[in-house]
Amino acid sequence: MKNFDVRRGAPWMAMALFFAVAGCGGDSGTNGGGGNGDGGSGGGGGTGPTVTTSVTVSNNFFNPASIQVSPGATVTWTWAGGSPEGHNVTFASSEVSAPSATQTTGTFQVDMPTAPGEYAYQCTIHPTQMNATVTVQ
Ligand SMILES: [Cu+2]
Repeated sequence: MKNFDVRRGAPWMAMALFFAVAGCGGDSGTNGGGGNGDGGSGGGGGTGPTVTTSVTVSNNFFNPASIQVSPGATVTWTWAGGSPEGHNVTFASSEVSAPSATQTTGTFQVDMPTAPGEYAYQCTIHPTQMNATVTVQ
């Protein structure tokens, strides 16, 4: 009697597991769709430069890449480190500032012009990835 019961039970266990896994998959798919919708709404409000005078020089990107400051404000870049080749801050117009050194740590400060406008800068080591702007307004 005992052996017979065990053999009957095994296929039922396998079927139950199969349906449990399939059910979980369907649930997580539905939840994922809802999450994506919320993310889209949040991203829509995030356009335009960030009002700040602090920029982090990260591994191959400036964060935030676009900032907005008052006329004549002092902007501070802080190197987050991590890349041994280093990064620099080089404005397109040498009238804004002389370039920073190529460095891996530390900070760099620039007194922005008082004339409103969008001042572009980059890291000349990674010019295609590290492009950013300071908007004076
Ligand atoms: Cu760089």
